[in-house]
Amino acid sequence: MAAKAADELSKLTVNGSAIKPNPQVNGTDGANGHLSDQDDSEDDKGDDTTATGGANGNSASGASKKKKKKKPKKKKAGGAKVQSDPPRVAVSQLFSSGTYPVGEEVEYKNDNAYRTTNEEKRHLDRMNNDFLQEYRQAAEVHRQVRQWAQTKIKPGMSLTEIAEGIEDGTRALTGHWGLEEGDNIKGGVGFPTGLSINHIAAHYSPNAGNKWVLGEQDVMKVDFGVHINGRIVDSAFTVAFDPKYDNLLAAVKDATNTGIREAGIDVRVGDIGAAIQETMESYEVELDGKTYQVKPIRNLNGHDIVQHSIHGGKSVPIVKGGDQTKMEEGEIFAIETFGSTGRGYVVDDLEVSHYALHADAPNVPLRVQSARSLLNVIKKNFGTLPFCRRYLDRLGQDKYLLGLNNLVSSGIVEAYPPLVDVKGSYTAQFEHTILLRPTVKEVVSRGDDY
Ligand SMILES: [Co+2]
Repeated sequence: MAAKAADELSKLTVNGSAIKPNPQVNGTDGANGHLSDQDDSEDDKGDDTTATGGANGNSASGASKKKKKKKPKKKKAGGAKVQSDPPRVAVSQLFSSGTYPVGEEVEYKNDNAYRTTNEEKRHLDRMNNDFLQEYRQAAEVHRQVRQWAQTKIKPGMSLTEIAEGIEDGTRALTGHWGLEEGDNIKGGVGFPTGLSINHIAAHYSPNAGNKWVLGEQDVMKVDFGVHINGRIVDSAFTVAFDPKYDNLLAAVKDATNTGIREAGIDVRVGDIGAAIQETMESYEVELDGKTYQVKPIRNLNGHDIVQHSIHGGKSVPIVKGGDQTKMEEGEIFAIETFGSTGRGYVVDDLEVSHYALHADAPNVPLRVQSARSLLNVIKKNFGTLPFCRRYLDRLGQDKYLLGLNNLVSSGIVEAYPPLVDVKGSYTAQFEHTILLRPTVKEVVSRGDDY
């Protein structure tokens, strides 16, 4: 999710070139070094076919689908189970030891280099084990769900179908379908799935009845969140099918990785923004005979994340500007960048789908009865986690718009409208969540894909 002037998630690309054959289940392996068997992971991977026996112990499925040689299967981390297609096996079953794959660990630099081996910092790090496992579990769900999404998203699919596929995958893999009161606060969907196309940069998600179908020439930002106990992984990628967009996607991916590289304890966020901008602007993209220097969208930013709240109050700019705020030990940041062929500036537009209860909502008397009852539903099911209209629909709420608008105008709920650059422009985004652990920086959402 994004915040204007500060914003959103990440994405990844799926155009022919960018897409990699990622091994399934833990795309992450590359990141942490275990399980690097690209080849044999094929058995669990692509077999898209469903059912994947692994889930229920029926190994016959391997034969039906794949047939070919297949070799020693094994290799799966944590046991024999494998993910199904669509993904419905909880990661807690795939990693029954309760130990989840570590993200990409990066040592701190310069004055902070001592942290990697410092005994006090290592002790602090160990004290955080529950927090780390919750974060890594959420990140593993994100990788597995997006791996499915990257394989399945094709022109001709509706945005509703894509959003529901991602959200149901997230619910199944976290083990939280979110239908009983309070369940979605324990785990599940961290915020609404953003499916923002072309000049729409962020915060677009279909509402009920939306008929939008993804096209061949579209550039779509896929920004979704997964949480376990309020530990939100915010990560996004961009999908395009025409290779003419390759440089746009490459610019943004490189810019996001630059931001991740520069981030660290005691680093000024303004310095990160300057580095991101320099990387982004070093790319050009040619579209239909016209060349564009890729521009960072200057009023969108990365942000810190706190438990159950997607925006903690700090921003990470993606242009230079001198913000002296420093990152600190123990903080969590979503590093996200947006590139554009348009103005590089977004404004609110289109129908709102995303909302969130304010953490410090004013206690004002609500005259509209439907607003009072809706507020109760929001508090019990989402707390301060962002939600969208479809999530109210699936809880059986209806005719809630008047009440919802009343909560927004009362300052209790915040609306996050779609953010758009100029019509006819194309925008892309990539995003990762990083943990500034006492000893190392962990890019917890890193995968083989982006
Ligand atoms: Co974000």
